[in-house]
Amino acid sequence: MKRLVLMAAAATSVLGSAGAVRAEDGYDLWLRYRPVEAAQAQGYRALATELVAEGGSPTLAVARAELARGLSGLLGAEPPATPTVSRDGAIVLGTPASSKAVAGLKLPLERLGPDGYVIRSVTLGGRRATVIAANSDVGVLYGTFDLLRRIQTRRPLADLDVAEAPKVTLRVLNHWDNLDRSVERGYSGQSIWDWWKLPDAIDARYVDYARANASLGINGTVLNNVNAKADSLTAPYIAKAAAVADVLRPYGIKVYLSARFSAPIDIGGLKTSDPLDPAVRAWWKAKADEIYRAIPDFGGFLVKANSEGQPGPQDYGRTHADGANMLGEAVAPHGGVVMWRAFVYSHEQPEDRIKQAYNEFVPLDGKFRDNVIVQVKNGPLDFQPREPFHPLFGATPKTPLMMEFQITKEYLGFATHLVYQGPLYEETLQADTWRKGRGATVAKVVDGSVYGHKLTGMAGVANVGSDRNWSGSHFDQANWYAFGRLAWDPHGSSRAIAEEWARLTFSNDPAFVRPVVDMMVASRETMVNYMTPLGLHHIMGRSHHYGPGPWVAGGERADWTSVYYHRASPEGIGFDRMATGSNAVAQYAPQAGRALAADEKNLLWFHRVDWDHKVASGRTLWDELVVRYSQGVQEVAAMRRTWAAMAAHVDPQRHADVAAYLAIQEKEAQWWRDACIAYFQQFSKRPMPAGYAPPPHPVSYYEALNFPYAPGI
Ligand code: GCW
Repeated sequence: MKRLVLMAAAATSVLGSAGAVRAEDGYDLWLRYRPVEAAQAQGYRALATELVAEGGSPTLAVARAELARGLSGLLGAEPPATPTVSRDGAIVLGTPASSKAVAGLKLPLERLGPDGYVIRSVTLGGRRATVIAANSDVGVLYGTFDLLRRIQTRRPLADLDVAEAPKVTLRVLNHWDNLDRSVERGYSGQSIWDWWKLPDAIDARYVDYARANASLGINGTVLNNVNAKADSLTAPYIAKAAAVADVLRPYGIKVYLSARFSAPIDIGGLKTSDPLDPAVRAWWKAKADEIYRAIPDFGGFLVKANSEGQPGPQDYGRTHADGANMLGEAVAPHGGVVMWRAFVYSHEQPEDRIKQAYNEFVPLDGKFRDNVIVQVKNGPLDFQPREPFHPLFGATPKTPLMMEFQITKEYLGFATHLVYQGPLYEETLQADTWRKGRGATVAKVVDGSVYGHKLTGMAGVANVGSDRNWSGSHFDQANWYAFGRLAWDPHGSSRAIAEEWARLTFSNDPAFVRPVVDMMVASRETMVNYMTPLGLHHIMGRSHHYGPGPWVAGGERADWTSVYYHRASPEGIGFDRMATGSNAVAQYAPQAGRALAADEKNLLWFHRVDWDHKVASGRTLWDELVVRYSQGVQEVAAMRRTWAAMAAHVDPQRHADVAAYLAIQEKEAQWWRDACIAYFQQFSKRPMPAGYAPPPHPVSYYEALNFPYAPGI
């Protein structure tokens, strides 16, 4: 395995010298380490004359290897490793425990916690050096990636005084990966976990996956789908998970498993999985002990219970707290945690679906063990192009909540639409909950500061698969990247993150960076325009969620249909969630509810209005819908032009890949526009506004399209 990695690195540097625009396939992600332009390389070289890394832990070895690999790629040669600083320009890395040089510097590490680091320009024995220091080895690794990122983005290395620490403790990917290697809502090939060949065969990709995550500070990964099979808790699968854990461990990444609540019945031979039954509790304790024997640093369990048909404590008349606490008790002796999902709703309830999680969990506040954290999706429905923030954020002072974002783009055009989700994440994180007064943003709930919680977390539903480019498209790598950076600092700026990513992944040339970052930042609103403008939501195709489906009605459950959400009729459109309707708005603090309901972006989420309702532009609602849908399509056309003009800055392969997907996106944006306008016009019975072309087909044409082989189901 090691040899494979080294061979790959060697191949990279040989080819790397062949020219900046050689073909790339995206495998290297943001860790490309391509040569710095000669004029600048000289200056960096003077500050990287030798590597001084004392201490022999696997994590320090990995940090040293990454630095060597990065510097040799970027600067053309690997600086020699020396035991002590012997000349100006050394890079010194370590912890006070691993390195005498670091210990001697007495750096202010106290407030940086286990994962923080400093990077400083210092003098050691009369020599100028750059030190990367932390309290723990993994902090050093994070600092190493930071230093490399500075060179990759051409920032100065002189006079550094950096102190960084993550604001969130659990920074976790959730893989919705099945044991047969299919991926629920996955658009980037098969699962990267080759369960069949584990534990004996270790794919070299696992190492690169670990490097990529560690470079962002991601420190946990849930290996299997929340729609879980109990098999993942059997001895053979524990051994497989342990083999993965062994690969990820040096990179500071813990392994977690999704636990199926009925496992005591499914694989334990018990008659019940009632969380208050002593035999069930004993089974889970023994199971946890067994897992920890194989994986001593196992992170814990993620659970989807009593949601969309999954078993759970309510099957026995118990609460979510009873269920979570039972599992919490099982992992507590080993320091594990339970991440219990709040994505629960039941179609037996007549209540507005988006209100149900709040109704379920608020009364349980204060009833969870201290190693349980409740995992809440960003919005109360389901990862839509736009949703107001979930009203649970801020509403449970005694219960820590972790954020769940979706990185994979189930509702956002799959892998073939260029949609940078940074602005979506930021919009949610920066929303003011108005709990405990103004400024209690979702980010501050998530980082624990509003209520003083120590257990904090952010989860991202992974978009990583077996595709050569990992994420299904080159630009979808940016969503993985943005998630990781925001999990580290939920107060970060999505634009700054996009710029950093674009520089790392493509080019530092401002002629590339500026237009491409603008395009990325605007892409989310563009998608909202051509899919669900003005607060529309959940109007996509049934079950696979591909393409428009505003006509979806009937079937198993009303809250899986589109008509349940848009409620279009000759009288108007939209879901009344004000006091006159479901009153979902009352689940927010009054100021927050007022702000959300007054924002035109959420118009049809909160209000039912008639077709002639005047919107801010002065147009009628109907005209505005047509304008927004059309604008979305035009904006994608503009994205294509922007990208076409970037050809000189990007290697031909990646340029062509992106261009091909943008063409798909434009076609599908047009389809969304035409289908939705044709559908809604049946109710509005209003003409197209002047200058806007009618849909080329009647609505029946769009309704008849079907896609039995859409990916991700
Ligand atoms: O978004 C919906 C998806 C389901 C998913 C569910 C969940 C894992 O359509 O595929 O199941 O949410 O988050 O549990």
